[in-house]
Amino acid sequence: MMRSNDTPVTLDLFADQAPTTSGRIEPIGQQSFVLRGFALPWLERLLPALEKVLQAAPFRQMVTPGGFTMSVALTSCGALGWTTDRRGYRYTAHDPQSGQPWPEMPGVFRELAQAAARHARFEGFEPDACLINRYVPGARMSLHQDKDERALDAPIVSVSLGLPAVFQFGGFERGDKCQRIALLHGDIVVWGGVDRLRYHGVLALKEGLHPALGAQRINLTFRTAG
Ligand SMILES: O=C(O)CCC(=O)C(=O)O
Repeated sequence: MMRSNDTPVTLDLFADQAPTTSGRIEPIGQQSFVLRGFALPWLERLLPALEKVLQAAPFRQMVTPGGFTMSVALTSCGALGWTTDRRGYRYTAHDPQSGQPWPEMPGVFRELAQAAARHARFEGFEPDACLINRYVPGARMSLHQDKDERALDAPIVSVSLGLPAVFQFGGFERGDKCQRIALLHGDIVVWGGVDRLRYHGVLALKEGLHPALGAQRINLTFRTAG
């Protein structure tokens, strides 16, 4: 199993999800929801597929147009992958590191994203991009809007794996008040429609060791980009 340090990890797929919250759907906006534990029954298929994607397109730290190295390491799968460098943010069909097309989006990824979107009442979601974010303790993602996608009518489906994190969900201006939402292994956040362009981010990850994934959090974010 993937690990971010040398500590042996065991494959406890259901690690840390409280049985009382799993299965709950929590509205966090007019068209935004946290689906508690929704990914848990998929993990037996999802994690090996993720491992294969990471072998073909390993995590790397990217640089923002402003010259800052992101603390979150990234990679992608699907027809399009999100990248950033000194020239700007964009989607590309090829992994700039290998020159190869991004790895194909595994069927289980697509099925999970579509099932979660449907559960949040977004029909017909066809993701063509899966951005994979890896947080180690201390890594964070500052508040931003997802607006590099052409299809702003499609929702975002965001799957949390590994260590818990605090997700910030704000308004339409960077300075708007944010909700702080604890996300656990297997939780999924879906937002779209009138909420599609809301600012969001992740606070610095706390130290910890997740039984299934070790000292890291992995987030899969599905979008229709092209
Ligand atoms: O890691 C997360 O939960 C959110 C990721 C995110 O905001 C993004 O990839 O745009």
